[in-house]
Amino acid sequence: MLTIYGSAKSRALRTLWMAGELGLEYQHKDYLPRSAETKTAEFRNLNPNGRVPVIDDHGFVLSESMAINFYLANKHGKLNPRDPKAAALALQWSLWETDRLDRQVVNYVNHTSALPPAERKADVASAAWSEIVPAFDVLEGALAKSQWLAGDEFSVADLNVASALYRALTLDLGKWPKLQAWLNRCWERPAAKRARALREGT
Ligand SMILES: N[C@@H](CCC(=O)N[C@@H](CS)C(=O)NCC(=O)O)C(=O)O
Repeated sequence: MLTIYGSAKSRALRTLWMAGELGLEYQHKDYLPRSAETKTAEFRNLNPNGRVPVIDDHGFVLSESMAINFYLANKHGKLNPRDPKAAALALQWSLWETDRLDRQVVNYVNHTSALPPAERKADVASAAWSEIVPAFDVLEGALAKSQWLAGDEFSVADLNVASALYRALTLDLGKWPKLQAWLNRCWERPAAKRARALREGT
């Protein structure tokens, strides 16, 4: 049995989306980040970092959301392109997102709207935005050349980057029309909608 640890209100959102794309059956341990469940010896044994998501696939334990999605895609023979160049591009975009956008988008949205006003820090938001703008420009340029990030169809690259941009769904992306259209294309997929409903409780 595959077990997915991590609430949809965390980066486990991307794991749940991938599991939905692949039509996998799984047990869901809906642990919130920093919750008591993630502080137990049992959980720390699975992930000494104490973070979600983590999966346990018939005894094979793996953390890091991007790695998990590559593993699941490869294991089930879907969504990671067969062509080595397209597969390398999928990895490139996933690593790029982790470096250029993952924390930046969370910081920006937290410190402009998600946190209670008293906890928002304008300098954190502005530092994040100054990194987000050039990264969005890069995505816009790539999506002007191709509908999808790696190869000619939706892949783990699109899933990993678009899922990490969940919070960007609330941003005004008018300056980046290709990015906006691609983000919508990704999030309109049935598996994406189901993952989103899990997160938003709808
Ligand atoms: N690079 C990791 C990041 C995992 C991560 O930071 N998860 C957050 C929730 S979205 C967490 O569990 N945080 C707990 C903490 O900061 O102690 C991944 O992509 O899986």
